[in-house]
Amino acid sequence: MPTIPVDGRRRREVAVLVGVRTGRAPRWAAEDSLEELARLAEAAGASPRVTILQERPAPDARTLIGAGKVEELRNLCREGVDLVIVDEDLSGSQQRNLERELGCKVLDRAGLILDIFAQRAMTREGKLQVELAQLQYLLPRLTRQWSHLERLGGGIGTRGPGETQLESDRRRLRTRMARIRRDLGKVRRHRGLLRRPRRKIPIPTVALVGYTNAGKSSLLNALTRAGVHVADELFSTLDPTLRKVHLPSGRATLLSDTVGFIRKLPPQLVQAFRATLEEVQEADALVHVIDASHPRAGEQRAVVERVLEELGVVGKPVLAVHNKVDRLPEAAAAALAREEGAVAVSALTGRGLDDLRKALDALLKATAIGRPGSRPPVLAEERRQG
Ligand SMILES: Nc1nc2c(ncn2[C@@H]2O[C@H](COP(=O)(O)OP(=O)(O)OP(=O)(O)O)[C@@H](O)[C@H]2O)c(=O)[nH]1
Ligand SMILES: [Mg+2]
Repeated sequence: MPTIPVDGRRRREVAVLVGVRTGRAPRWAAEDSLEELARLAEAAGASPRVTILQERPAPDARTLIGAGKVEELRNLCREGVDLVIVDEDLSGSQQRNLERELGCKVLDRAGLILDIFAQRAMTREGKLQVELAQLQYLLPRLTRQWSHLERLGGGIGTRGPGETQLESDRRRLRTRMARIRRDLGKVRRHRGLLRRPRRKIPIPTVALVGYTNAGKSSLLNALTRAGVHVADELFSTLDPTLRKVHLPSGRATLLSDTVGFIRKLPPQLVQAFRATLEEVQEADALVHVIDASHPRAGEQRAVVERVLEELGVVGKPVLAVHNKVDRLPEAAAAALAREEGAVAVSALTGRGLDDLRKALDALLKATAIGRPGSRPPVLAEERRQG
């Protein structure tokens, strides 16, 4: 594959993708995950060239992959590959060992996702959150610099200069993290102040959630002409957008669009994006957008449900929206539309959008009182009497 100049200045880094299948994990799951890794690599601006799947009973403690694969990769790195991306978590020492033996840059899936987020973050809050997640990711991996710095130093005194350097690096990181947390606190307090008037307005909010690329932003645009950025790429949306939607009953609702989910989402990111995901936590109801045309739609749906649980978002009414049914045979689309508590739509053609509006109406009717995050209904009652 030729290297593609991105903007005339930088050429795309050529990447080799490495999947690891151990134990009884099904082969399709590893292959599917690798396919997704290729899309993530593209989203990060790299150009995936070769994919290698390593199958072994247990991962190698030192390099994760076996000696044979290391050899194969070393040859590829000599032939112009810039970057090796491993689909599993690498420990700091595994990453360091691999980089040393391959002679090229090595990244794991979490590091890659963090890189995409870093490129996409637009708002101050988004940027701070991503930096925090990156530092959290880096902290336990700092040993990488250690060996390097140790070689530079002379080893005088009881502790090697490398260790001293490592400790001071760690301290610097922690100081920076503390600072970011403080800044984030300020940004969020400000946002909280902006949010307060909204809470007083009795408009229920509905959060669009779903796997990345399921069509959440497209759906928001189709329902509201919001003009939100839509792209056939992973993680095109990072920052939340809110738009008002009018429903057939005359009721209005605020629909929010935010970051999509993915399997093996780095825990540092989930942690750092908790605040952005407040829209989801505070919503009265959720619309779970599913790419019905994706071969692993069921698995993606389960991943989203798991991440929601991790975020502590449980017990909210959920409407399942099977999107992209324009890509399905008619019988399959009709079958999805019959699912209880679900609708089948196409954000692209507009099919099913009226059903979606009606279903939203019904969902909100059932949850009209007792909005989480707002005044409890009892208080509202007292106020009316007083
Ligand atoms: N065929 C078809 N394509 C769709 C439909 N809805 C969205 N798409 C396409 O799917 C891709 C992803 O759409 P987005 O709306 O950006 O998806 P998203 O869920 O917001 O993705 P992230 O923000 O990256 O998590 C785009 O290329 C859309 O044009 C649909 O109903 N039918
Ligand atoms: Mg989006």
